[in-house]
Amino acid sequence: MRIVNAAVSVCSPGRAFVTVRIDTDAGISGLGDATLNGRELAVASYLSEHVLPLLEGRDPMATEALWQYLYRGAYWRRGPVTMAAIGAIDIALWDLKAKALDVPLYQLLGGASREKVRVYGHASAGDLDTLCEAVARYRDMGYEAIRIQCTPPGVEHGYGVGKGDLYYEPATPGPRPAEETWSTAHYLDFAPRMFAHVRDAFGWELHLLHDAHHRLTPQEAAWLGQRLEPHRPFWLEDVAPAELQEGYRLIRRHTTVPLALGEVFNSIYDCRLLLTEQLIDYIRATPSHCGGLSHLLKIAHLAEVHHIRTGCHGPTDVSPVAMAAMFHFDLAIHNFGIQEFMRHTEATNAVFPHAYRFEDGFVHPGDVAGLGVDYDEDLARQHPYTPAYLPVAYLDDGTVHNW
Ligand code: CS2
Ligand code: MG
Repeated sequence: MRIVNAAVSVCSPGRAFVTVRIDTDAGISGLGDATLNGRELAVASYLSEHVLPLLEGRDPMATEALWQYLYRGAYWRRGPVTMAAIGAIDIALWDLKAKALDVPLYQLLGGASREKVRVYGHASAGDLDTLCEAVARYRDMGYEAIRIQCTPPGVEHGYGVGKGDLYYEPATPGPRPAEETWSTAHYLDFAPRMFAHVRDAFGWELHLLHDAHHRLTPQEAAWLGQRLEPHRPFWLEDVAPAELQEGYRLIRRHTTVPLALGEVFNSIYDCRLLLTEQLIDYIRATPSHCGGLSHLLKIAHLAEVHHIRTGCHGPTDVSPVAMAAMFHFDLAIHNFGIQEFMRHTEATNAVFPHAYRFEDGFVHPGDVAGLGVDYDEDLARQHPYTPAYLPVAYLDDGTVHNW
């Protein structure tokens, strides 16, 4: 079997997605997701100008050799654009390989290590009572694990707070990013009260997660971790930026709260120290941003040796193609922890019909050969690309902060 064609397309059924399709002379095709929120066209052009033309005539079953060819062959290593591009090709090749062998992809990643994949949902609101209503809604849908986000009083914009009941979309269409203001002092005062309020209302029946979205320093994160311990969060996510991996030593010394990190990581080198020194508990790297399944498997195996579990990033800005890749991966690897599952809109699901199914707080990837996802290209063409940006955050004196 040989690759005869590889193409990339960008569409916006509610939000933007970058999709790769690889075709073979055997008539089998594979799909990959190259979406990089707010930077979609950079990856699409990296692919169409520099990567896709190299694939024609190659053996699509040689996933590892092709990965190394694209990674080492570029000379310029790593980075979000390169690794999203390689990730999309890698996911498409695994899809193709599983279709060629007529098995669901999880069978090639070790087979099923569990019956189903535990996912967490997103409850968010502008005040605590509405937050509890959202938590109850997710609980009633069967979720056992729920992320709680609430805009702190005194803060103009809270991150992670959805615009509708079930859907969360942080990027806004337009030529420039939205501008938001942030106050760490108000947030630190509020976050422990938010946990206490939700624990009072729901007791211990639910796993509660929370995302600090890179807004704190390690010292502030340590302070927060200590105050959240009595409420036993499932995890505290992205408490501080992690370019300085050593910074997590300080957080770790001061709190036992479980730490999750890595949704913006694009290679194993972003987390080598975090894993080998056991500075985190959950690694959030995701296949479409981190070099695909071939690379993510290496991260997961290094994590397993260090008692760290996975919790892949699964927001709306990852298409159903990469979501399916995660569900197969989650079902197969031993050190799976939990999977983020932000619901896509109906418009997105119509463009990417898929076999994975949510039931009572768990997802199964389905038993269709390959990833179990299709791409309706005619429908996709009816949703042309709409540029959108993630917001930029400022402190109240005008200093740029981390969004
Ligand atoms: C968030 C994301 O899912 C998460 O935990 O941090 O929604 C994140 O804001 C977006 O993926 C950014 O593109
Ligand atoms: Mg996050």
